[in-house]
Amino acid sequence: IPIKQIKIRKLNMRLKNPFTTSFGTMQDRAFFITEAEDEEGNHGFGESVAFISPWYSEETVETNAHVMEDFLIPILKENKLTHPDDVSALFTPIKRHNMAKSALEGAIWDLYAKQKNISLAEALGGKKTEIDVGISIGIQPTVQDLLNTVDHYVQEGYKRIKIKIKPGWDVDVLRAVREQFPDTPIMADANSAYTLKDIPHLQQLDDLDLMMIEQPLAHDDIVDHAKLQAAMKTPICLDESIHSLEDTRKAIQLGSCKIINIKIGRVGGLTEAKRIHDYCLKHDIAVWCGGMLEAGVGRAHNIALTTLSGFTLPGDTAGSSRYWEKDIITPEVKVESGKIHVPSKPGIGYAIDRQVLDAFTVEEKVFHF
Ligand code: OSB
Ligand code: MG
Repeated sequence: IPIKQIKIRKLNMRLKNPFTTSFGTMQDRAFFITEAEDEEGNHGFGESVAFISPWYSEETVETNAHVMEDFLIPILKENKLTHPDDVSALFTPIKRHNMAKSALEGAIWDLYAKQKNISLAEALGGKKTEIDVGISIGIQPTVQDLLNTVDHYVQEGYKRIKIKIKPGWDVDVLRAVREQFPDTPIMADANSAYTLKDIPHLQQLDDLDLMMIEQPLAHDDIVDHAKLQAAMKTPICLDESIHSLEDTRKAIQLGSCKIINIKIGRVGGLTEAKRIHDYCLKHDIAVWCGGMLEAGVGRAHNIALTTLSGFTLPGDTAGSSRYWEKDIITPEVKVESGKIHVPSKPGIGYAIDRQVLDAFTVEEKVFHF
């Protein structure tokens, strides 16, 4: 994969609405767009999904900058790549910093697909031409606000509704949603807000016919989740706890979950995401593609990954307009009847709107190869 240069741009964007989880509220979104360019005029794009503050995981926008510039880009400069899978092997000596790794690996995957003149989905081995999507709804000021919001997205056709929960905003709230929407696929995401002391409380969720409960216990736990899963009928889905195929293997072996939310950034890139997908498919563990409030480039990568056959449950990649006044890609990601049509153009399949990209860019650096 010949590379002439890599450019990293820092963007500042703002979500249309604040998004509240058990760990806090986010509205300002800063992130990096990476761009790998060859001599032929092909441009591959990636997006770093770390947040401004280390609330979801230890990475931040600033740690992404440091690790990309000082460690990862030098590794890419010093090594020839024959396939995008080489990137994850080359990055292995650098511990964690998976979102920084993924931001660069993603640009190389996109560049590779464009050099081959195939879609990123095809480069990954994905076959679906459309994907099912759900939506994740943050913690709302009142239960009535939540019911109105759920109703809005059910009307729009989203295939399942994920509701963020935390202690004090859980069983009663979910029961109210279930009563008003008896047939809607509903799940909950706790973002690690509970402990094993909450087992009796969480067991009440078993009556609500939830598809799953995501990451109820600590962000770094797989042992207690196994205990909780043994005590609950509702399937547990792991998000924060899974950073690699190795974590996946151990969690499945322990019985810590029945479902895994695969986020490309959290696991260090598309290559590792695909490995986890393949392993879960073999071990009868359902997977779906999570979201990190991405802009268009990250969203496009999620769509391509979701075309793999093991992604049987709707993901969190909602349409661009749900998050942004104006997204950085054209056309924007559109959801119709809970489905996204997978673009067939080369690479990520969406063009970058250079004007919008420039308008949100606050910093850029070029690294010549
Ligand atoms: O846990 O999946 C999560 C948003 C920010 C941080 C963590 C999570 C989320 C979401 C929203 O659930 C996913 C999205 O709409 O992109
Ligand atoms: Mg989650």
